[in-house]
Amino acid sequence: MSVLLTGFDPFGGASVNPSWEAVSLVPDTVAGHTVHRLQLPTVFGRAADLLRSEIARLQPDIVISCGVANGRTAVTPELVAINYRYASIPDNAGQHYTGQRIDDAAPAALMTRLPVHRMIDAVKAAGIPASLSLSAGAYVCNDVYWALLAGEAELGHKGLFIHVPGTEAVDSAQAARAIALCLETALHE
Ligand code: PCA
Repeated sequence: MSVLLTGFDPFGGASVNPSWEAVSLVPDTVAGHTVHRLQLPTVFGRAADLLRSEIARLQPDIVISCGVANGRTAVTPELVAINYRYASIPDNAGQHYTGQRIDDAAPAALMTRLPVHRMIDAVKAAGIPASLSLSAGAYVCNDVYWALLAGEAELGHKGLFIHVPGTEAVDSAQAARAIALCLETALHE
């Protein structure tokens, strides 16, 4: 099996994005499976398009996309992606969405098929704070998560989005360990 991990570039005036720092520190092989990595731009639509092309090229079995959620204090696997774009700040291309559906013909939300509760148990057992999130927001992370789940039937992977907190709450090495543990849990399903 192969897996793809993604993180984002910095946004909102920050100089680093802890999600990419963490994804960079995950080992190249997890449980014997090759880990591929892709950095996505914090841009509505473009990030989702890049992700879809890379999944089509690599044909990974599992795809875990990661982003930072500043202010959170735990690693949070996201249960659902919503069919909506709404944000208080523009993206890195200056696009500012103030409330519209991503796909008028699609349902309101999609749910991951990966075992989020077992993942959270595994991360907590390693001494790293983790909890379930029921909303990935409606900014670029959710936009990517929507594309990831909406593309499952056509592209053949199983997807999950994980928000990592700022490094003051969980440092990059711990966040990388948490991502690797979630991946191991998904691979052992
Ligand atoms: N976090 C943002 C987008 C990029 C990132 O790392 C979000 O939560 O939507």
